Amino acid sequence: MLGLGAAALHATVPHSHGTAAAAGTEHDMPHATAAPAHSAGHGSHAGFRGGEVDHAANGFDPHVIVRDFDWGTTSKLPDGRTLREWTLAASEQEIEVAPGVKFMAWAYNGRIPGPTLRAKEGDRLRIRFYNGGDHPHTIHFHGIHTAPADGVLGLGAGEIAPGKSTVYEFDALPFGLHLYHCHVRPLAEHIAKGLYGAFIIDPKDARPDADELVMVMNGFDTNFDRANELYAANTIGFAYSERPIRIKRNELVRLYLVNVLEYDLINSFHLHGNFFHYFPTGTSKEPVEFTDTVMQCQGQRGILEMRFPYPGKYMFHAHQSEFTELGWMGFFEVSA
Ligand SMILES: [Cu+2]
Repeated sequence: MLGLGAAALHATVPHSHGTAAAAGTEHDMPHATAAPAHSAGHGSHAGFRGGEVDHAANGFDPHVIVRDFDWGTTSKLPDGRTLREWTLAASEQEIEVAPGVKFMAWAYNGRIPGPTLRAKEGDRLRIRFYNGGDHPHTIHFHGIHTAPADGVLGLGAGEIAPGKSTVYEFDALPFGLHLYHCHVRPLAEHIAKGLYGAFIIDPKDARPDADELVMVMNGFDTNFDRANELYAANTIGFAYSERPIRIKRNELVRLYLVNVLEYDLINSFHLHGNFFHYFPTGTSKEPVEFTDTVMQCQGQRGILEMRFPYPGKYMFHAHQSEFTELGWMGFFEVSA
């Protein structure tokens, strides 16, 4: 299985041996079975060789995820506040992370990343969690909440055994861009298998209308060597290269960018042909930077706002070239 995966990966992933060699021990690329070095120049790296991922079989599509925000089911509490409720279930399922490359993933609600949960500052949030997997899991939310709602071992319901469930309940604070993920040890494995998602709390005084996008930067360790063989935003490498994200010229675009990547210390987002305002963690409505590249360590996140003055195709990608070549790149296609 492991050998087959490595061989398949080698056949389908465009890469240069120079890059892999330079990465050395940090990225133990599966080159033990490597064929002689490919000639230089793999074209535009527009996609993996050997076809497309079957999004329908996976049960989710990065082109849907990028604009999919889950506001939950709402009702009014006696004090007049809004109660938002969701049900999240963990499951184990095989997904195709690159054409022909299957990965035994763990997912919340059958998708990676899990649903982008969205609330307004001060709402009451109630998340029912059911563990449909074969290992203990939790949901640990970033935000301000009581200890029992933290989703870690020894607090509240602690780790949730297979077949069991619990409820996490807390207030939506502070406004900003957060995340949630499983917090069961070995933590890196529980996260890298796919148990994470974005969590947005809108300020009471809402941000201006915009075309809103969410990208969760992630990767996959397909040969279990605690290094990633594939990189992406929203799981499927090159998905936004094969089909660019359509944007209207001059319209305000707001991108919620989260980094959950395991096994690599830093991830980044670089935009071609344009600059953006950056709001780290989204906890202020004043940007701190006007730039075209931002770095995020694991767990870091931030909001990017931009407008495209010119029509055409504009690339975005990790500025770590290796990540780009292994899937983490795409295009915005700006209408005339
Ligand atoms: Cu877990």
